[in-house]
Amino acid sequence: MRKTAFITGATSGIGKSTAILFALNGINLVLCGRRQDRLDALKEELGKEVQVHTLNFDIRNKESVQEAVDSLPKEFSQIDILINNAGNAHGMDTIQDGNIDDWDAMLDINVKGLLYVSKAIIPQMVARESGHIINIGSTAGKEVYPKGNVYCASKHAVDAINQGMRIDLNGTGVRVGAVNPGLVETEFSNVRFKGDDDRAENVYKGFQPLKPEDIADIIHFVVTRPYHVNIADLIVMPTAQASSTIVDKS
Ligand code: NDP
Ligand code: 8X3
Repeated sequence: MRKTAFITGATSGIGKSTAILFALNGINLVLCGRRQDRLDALKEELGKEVQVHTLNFDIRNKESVQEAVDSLPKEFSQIDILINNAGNAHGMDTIQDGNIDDWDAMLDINVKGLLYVSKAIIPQMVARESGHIINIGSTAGKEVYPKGNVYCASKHAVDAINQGMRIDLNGTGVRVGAVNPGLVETEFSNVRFKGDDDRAENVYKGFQPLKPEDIADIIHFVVTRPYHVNIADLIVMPTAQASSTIVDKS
């Protein structure tokens, strides 16, 4: 029987590439995001390969999250794989110059949103004694870089939540693991720099960044291991990157 994956942040970047690869490998999809046009386009394209259902909600709103999960038609209501991917950086400032609305956005989306979705889906996995949760963290969840303060805090929180989930779900049959990418060229920096596309492009100039497809490939590898194998925590960087601040652009 085909598995069903629930992917947050499926309208762009890592989430979208994961949706495409899962579809090619026969995994049915529940695709989430706020941009309906992109959800519709993905449903149209990937619906040729697998069954696709789309959910439009803002992950910051816990009622919307629960309503969206509750609204799933029967054929999509059993979630085998949860990819907690939706998230972004908002701004890049010193702590003394930081924008409080940016801080709220990062903590509400990257941390609380991930928790809301997990809370809505974990009980059915526990009841079935099976399921696989992949939390998309970041190298920013393993180290802190200048002007990364609150984004790094949000991803350190994801790291802690990933560990906490694995501890608490131990013995339930539900697998939990994190994939922590370094620099991946997506819309991430366009969002971080609020539409300043030149500044965003500059982040990935002078070296070969990861592509979202690279991370999708790893996520697919993680979810296709035999049941007794749980990849708990994975860091992946471009070859040119050694840490958040050391990137070979020579
Ligand atoms: P993108 O900006 O390309 O994608 C972000 C996705 O998150 C979009 O699909 C967006 O959908 C969704 N999203 C953002 N805010 C909300 C919200 N409030 N409610 C619902 N969905 C939301 O970035 P990436 O693909 O790069 O990022 C995906 C994940 O990977 C994030 O968690 C990010 O922190 C992490 N990451 C990225 C790295 C990188 O270098 N790119 C490196 C390490 C980790 P929509 O706007 O339609 O709602
Ligand atoms: C995204 C990686 O280094 O741009 O999580 O913050 S970085």
